[in-house]
Amino acid sequence: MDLADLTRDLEALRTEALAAVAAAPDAAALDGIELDVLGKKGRLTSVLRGIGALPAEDRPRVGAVANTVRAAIEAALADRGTTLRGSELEARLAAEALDVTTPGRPIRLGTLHPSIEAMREIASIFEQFGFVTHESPEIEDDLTNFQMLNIPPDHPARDLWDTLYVDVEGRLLRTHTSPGQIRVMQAETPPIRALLPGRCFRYEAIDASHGSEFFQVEGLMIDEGTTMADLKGLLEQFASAMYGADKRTRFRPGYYPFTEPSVAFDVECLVCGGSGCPACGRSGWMTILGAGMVHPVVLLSVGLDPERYQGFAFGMGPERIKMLKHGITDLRLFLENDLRFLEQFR
Ligand code: 2NL
Repeated sequence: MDLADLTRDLEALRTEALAAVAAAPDAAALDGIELDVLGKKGRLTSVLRGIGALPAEDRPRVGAVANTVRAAIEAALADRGTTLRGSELEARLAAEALDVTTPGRPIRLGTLHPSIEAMREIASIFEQFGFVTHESPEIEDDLTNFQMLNIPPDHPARDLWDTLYVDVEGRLLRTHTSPGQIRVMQAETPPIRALLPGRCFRYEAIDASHGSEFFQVEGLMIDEGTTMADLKGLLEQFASAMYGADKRTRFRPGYYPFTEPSVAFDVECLVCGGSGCPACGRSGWMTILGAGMVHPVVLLSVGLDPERYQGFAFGMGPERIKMLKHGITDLRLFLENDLRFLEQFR
């Protein structure tokens, strides 16, 4: 082993290593070459082991050649490393790319239940006339649900077969939203224009037009000099907003214990226009709500002087309002949550 042999071996190692670096497919292969050629137990070290056999003056020359070979291989490794890491990143970016222009999956939006929607439609009409919507408890006491509304203890509505009583003495599920109106009159001073939508409960045989749970929307207006003409004008505005300005309406006598006089408010049949058909029982009219002038006894029960204050009240079933509008004939559809029905209101 002389200087020429060692120099040739080093040049051969350089050539071989540079070829391997150029052919390396990825960064891991480069790491392998680095370990194999430049590592502590690598091939460069083992070539240099022959240096001990050389004369002292030749050793620095071999050292200089070895340094240029090492530098050349290191530079090649670094250079190829940059290239490979760059293309590996590009490959990953291409493989993991998100197409932000792909249309999203549509989110299925729910809608309001038709009963709730009907209550909101009714409320938005009366709100235009200054009525303020209130909420009131579903569990009531006998006094507020019945007695203050001029429904005495022997009244048939208080029968066990009509009212759902709660397991607490004197408590029941409200049978109408009227006790909410009592609470409004107790809390405020006239002028009052209140709207009370809400869930009500009655113990009844369930059929096409009756359920044990139902919604009601009630309105109440109390002021000095309020008359039945105010009630009639307001309800006519309501009917024309809900069913169309061309629809004829009528008042006819009715009965409620908490109003006097009491009326039923009818709109011309929305199916036949008034000529008479099965939908309106051949009368040409459809009853949409009940109303009347607040009974003086009711005013007195909340401490209002009937000589000074008068008022009217009305109550309607939101489902009935919607049934008439859409020609629906079975009230149970509003309670069954059958999507085939509900989706028609989307
Ligand atoms: C109907 C009829 C009605 C009332 C509700 C009422 C409330 C108070 C005083 C007087 Cl605090 N009246 N409410 C009056 C007349 C009729 O409802 O058929 N509802 C579904």
